[in-house]
Amino acid sequence: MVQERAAFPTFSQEPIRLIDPDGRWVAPFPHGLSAQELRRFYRDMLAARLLDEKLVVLVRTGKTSFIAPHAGHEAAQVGIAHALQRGHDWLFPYYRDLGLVLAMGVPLPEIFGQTLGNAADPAKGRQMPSHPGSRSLNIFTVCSAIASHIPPAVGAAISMKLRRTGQVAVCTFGDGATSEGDWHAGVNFAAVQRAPVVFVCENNRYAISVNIAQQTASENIAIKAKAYGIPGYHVDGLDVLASYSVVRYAVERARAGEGPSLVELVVHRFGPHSSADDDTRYKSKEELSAERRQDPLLRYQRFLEREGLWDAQWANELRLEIAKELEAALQEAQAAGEPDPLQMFDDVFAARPWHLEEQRRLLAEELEA
Ligand SMILES: Cc1ncc(C[n+]2csc(CCOP(=O)(O)OP(=O)(O)O)c2C)c(N)n1
Repeated sequence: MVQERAAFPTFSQEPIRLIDPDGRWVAPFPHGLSAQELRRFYRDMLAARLLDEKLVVLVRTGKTSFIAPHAGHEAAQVGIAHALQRGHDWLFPYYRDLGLVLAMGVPLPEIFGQTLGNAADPAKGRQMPSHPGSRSLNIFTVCSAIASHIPPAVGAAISMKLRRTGQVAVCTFGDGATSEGDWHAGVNFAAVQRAPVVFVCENNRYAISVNIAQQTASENIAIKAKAYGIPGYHVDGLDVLASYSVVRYAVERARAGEGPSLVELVVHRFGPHSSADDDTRYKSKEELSAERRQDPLLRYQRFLEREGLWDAQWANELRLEIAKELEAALQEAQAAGEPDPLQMFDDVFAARPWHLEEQRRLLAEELEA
């Protein structure tokens, strides 16, 4: 493991970086990870990228109605996934986190089922696409209202503290979310309560078309932690090992009873905000191509090459293996068919109230006819 409990600098102006753009390890300590662990990060990043490409095809062929591309966020998301104790800690993600939930272990057929909104979806087709959750993996279902999941994450963390469960809540969001009232209320309360929660911002510098400079006057996102009396870490989110190490440090710090922190992972969003957006309307060609040149997968590939852990044949085989897994999972999800419309009345009330019983009966009659 990278540095068990090394302190990372708070409020640094330069983002914390362990691997430079040429793939050189630049930290003054060894990474301490096994070849298997290092390759696992690469596999998860590649799977996240290929999933993103597949989702684009699904929306373009009319199989789903909405996606929020995560290409460019892979290093950050895979770093976060490996930093928490999967199935023990809780994750409160947002809609751009499909690479993160995949790396957390949500089965691909479930992810596709959710995307298609069909019978393979654990939410029974009642959620917006790109809004997954997992009861078995302690993943809170994504809510579209920006920053609305911050107070619930804090509440969950306070409960973990009171019950001494040794769990941590990790809550992710974009840079735009940090301008919402819910965000400030949640972070403040977490800090006062010393709740075991880690706030992780995937800062891609845009809230749809709004550039970060038009959205906040703060010099970066991490600095916002200062006002609440908690540490803020400014991190290069295109560096998977920096993302992993700093989030893991913050998680273990929270678990040890030292309270919350804010980690800012600076990333790029390679695609549009969502399938309902055209990013070429507000990003110049130069900006888009400069971002693409800083591909987090390529940087990590360079690092692995230096470690003697990457070659083209291995990577091609891996790509084929993942592509096959994706296709098989998609087929499996598609085969599940449409969800039963009557399920829309399930799971909301322990005992269904009379007016919903009535509506359910009317719908059942209509379906019969
Ligand atoms: C409370 C609320 N206001 C507005 C929206 C519309 N909306 C959806 S995504 C988004 C931008 C969020 O940007 P950011 O938090 O930076 O995350 P990103 O999408 O860039 O990853 C907005 C304004 C919403 N979903 N909820």
